[in-house]
Amino acid sequence: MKEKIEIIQSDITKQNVDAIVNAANTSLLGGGGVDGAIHRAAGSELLEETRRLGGCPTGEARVSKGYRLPARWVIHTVGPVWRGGHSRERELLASCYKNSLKAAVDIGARSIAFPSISTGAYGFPLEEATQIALTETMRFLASDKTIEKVVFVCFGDRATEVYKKALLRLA
Ligand code: AR6
Repeated sequence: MKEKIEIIQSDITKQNVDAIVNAANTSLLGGGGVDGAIHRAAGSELLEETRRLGGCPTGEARVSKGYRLPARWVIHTVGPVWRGGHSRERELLASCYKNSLKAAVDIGARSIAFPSISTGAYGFPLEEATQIALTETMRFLASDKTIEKVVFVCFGDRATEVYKKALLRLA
């Protein structure tokens, strides 16, 4: 399974994969960070569609088209806001990865790119978030045959280093 995982330092809006994941908020109406970048790159039709989706609870995922993005689909998921670690943050972040991968299988995507959900504006500690991202993905890939490639797109040197080290440590 590990061979299906790739870690790169890049901008997720440039990824040539079937689906990219957006770290959205519950309104699905756009925002800053990776969400803002995805909406800008996809164009205004994305907002027209996400407006019709009617929001998304934390930990769940919703699918839209990718419009002007190279990716055909955008899977919008809502990470937890870090509140110190006693508000089910870990469980909710794990659900984001699990539900996004499930959504990818449902739409027939074979390749998917993730940003580091919740580690920007939502303040989730990067090391722990990385561990959850990789563990959940490996668990999913162990019982799935359709996803061929999962790319973790890191924004900046620190995230790239943390992800690469964490992947090396995985059995
Ligand atoms: N490509 C890949 N990663 C990126 C990009 C990019 N173009 N831009 C930022 N990142 P954040 P969150 C990284 O804040 O913490 C929004 O306003 C960034 O360095 O985008 O889940 C939403 O609307 C960080 O590591 O998402 C929500 O309100 C990671 O993406 C809220 O922020 C996530 O940072 C969600 O907060």
